[in-house]
Formats: sequence, C-alpha cells, structure tokens
Amino acid sequence: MKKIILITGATAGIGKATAELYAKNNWKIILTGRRSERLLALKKELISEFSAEVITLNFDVRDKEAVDGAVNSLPSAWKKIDVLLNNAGLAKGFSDIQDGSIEDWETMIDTNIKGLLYVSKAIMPLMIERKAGHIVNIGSIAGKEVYAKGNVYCSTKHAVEGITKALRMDLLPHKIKVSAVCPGAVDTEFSTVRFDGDKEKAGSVYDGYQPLLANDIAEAIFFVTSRPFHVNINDLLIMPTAQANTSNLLRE
Ligand code: NDP
Ligand code: 8X3
Repeated sequence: MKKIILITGATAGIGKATAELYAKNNWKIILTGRRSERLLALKKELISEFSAEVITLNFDVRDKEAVDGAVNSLPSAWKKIDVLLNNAGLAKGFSDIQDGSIEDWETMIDTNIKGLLYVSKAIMPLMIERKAGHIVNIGSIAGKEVYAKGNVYCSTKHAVEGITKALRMDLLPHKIKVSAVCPGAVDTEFSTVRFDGDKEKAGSVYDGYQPLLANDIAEAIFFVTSRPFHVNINDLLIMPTAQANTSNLLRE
C-alpha cells in the first residue's frame, strides 16, 4: 500500500522539494500552506510529472480551528498519515532584541511553535489509533546555537528542539517515531520572508559560498523516514560545508 505524507509549508523551499521527492518515490501527498494558487500549481505538477495522488489543504497553521477543520475534512483513507512533516516556519526581522518588533516575535512564536503544536495535536490521535506514524520536525542550527540578532527566531527553534524530545518521550508507548532535521543555511524564500521581500538583502545572506539547496534537505528527510522500523534518527544536523556553525562562514 502507498504511504502518505502530510507536509506543512509545501508551497515553497524545503516543503515543496520534499513533496516533489516523495511524489517521485510513489508516496501519496497531502500538500498544505496558505497560498492556495501555489498548492494547486504544485498538485498539477506532481500529477503530470509523477502521476501522484495528491490532496491540498489550504490553512494557516496559526489558526487552530482551520487546522482541525482541514484535518477532519480528509477522506478516511487519507487519514492514515504515515509521516507528518512539520516544516512550515519563518523568521521575521533581524535586530538586537531590544530593538525587535513585538509583531514579528508573535508571528514567529505563533507559527514556529504554536502552529507546529496545533498541527501535531490534530494528527497525533490518528497515529495513536493506528499505533504507527512518524513525526519529523524541521528544526535548525538556530535551535542549537543563538546568533547575534537572531534572538527570537533562534528561541522558537530551541523550542522545536524541546518539543521534539518531549514528543519522542510521550509517543514512545504508541510506537510513533519522532525525528528532527536541522539545517544550516538553505537557499529558499526564507531570507526574502525574513527581510519583508527585500531580495537584495535576502540574496546577500547566500553571497560568496554554496548554501544548501532545498533538495538536500528533502533527501535527508527521505532518508530519515525510510529507515527500518527499529531505527530512528533522533536528530540530523546538516550544514553547508562552508558553514561551521551559525557564526563561522567561509565566504570567498
Ligand atoms: P520558505 O519561506 O521557502 O518556505 C516556508 C514555508 O512555510 C512556505 O511554504 C510557507 O507557505 C509556509 N508557512 C509559513 N508560515 C505559514 C503559516 N502561518 N501557515 C502555513 N504555512 C506557513 O522557507 P524554508 O523552506 O527555508 O523553510 C522551511 C522550514 O525550514 C522553516 O521551518 C524554517 O524555519 C526552516 N529552516 C530554514 C532554513 C533556511 O536557511 N532556509 C535553515 C533551517 C531551518 P505559505 O506562505 O504559502 O503559507
Ligand atoms: C535558519 C538558519 O541560521 O540562517 O533556521 O537562521 S539560520
């Protein structure tokens, strides 16, 4: 039987690349995100390129009722979700904490922490009922270290690290695997979002070195979810070769 993955934040970057890779590998895909036109375009692409079976769910992870409504709306065969990829997330702003915008803080906390919890809360009962499933959270090097001007974003990713450990502990009796995949710099729309659409500022984040590509992370996620049942990858930290940690980057 084909396996099913639900991906949050499938409209861009890591989520989109992951959808493409899983479709190529014959999985059934539930694409989710806020930008419905992108969801529909990706659905069309996955069907035409891979003859994939795809459902789109259009919701904001910050809206708990919308999350519950979307998950409940799935046909029962599609509720047998094998992998939940908690990928939707963002950074907003880049300043010393005393100069930070409270609105930006709330957006990051509501999306990266509360949104991840809302989606997990909606899907865990479906996995518990079947005593099967795998939750993969996208953490970050920013969840392991804090960098200058990264304060609240880094804190949300530290929270993802804590939630991942807690999920693994509490879901152990239910035979549900829990993993974190934690990238360093990946060239996606991440920095464009962080800098409110300023492409020049965003591009400069990736100047002078080879960042990771979204597909590098998709491949890692696929590796994590294709191990035999007795093997769990708890935590996978993946960096560009040119990036030793959050602060040491070799730009040439
Ligand atoms: P992108 O900006 O390219 O993609 C982010 C995705 O998240 C989009 O599909 C977006 O969809 C979705 N998203 C954002 N906010 C919401 C929301 N409120 N509700 C639903 N979906 C939302 O960035 P990346 O692919 O790089 O980011 C994916 C994850 O990877 C994030 O968690 C990020 O923190 C993490 N990460 C990124 C790194 C990087 O350097 N790029 C490094 C380490 C971790 P839409 O706007 O359509 O809703
Ligand atoms: C994104 C990685 O370090 O560029 O999570 O903020 S970083």
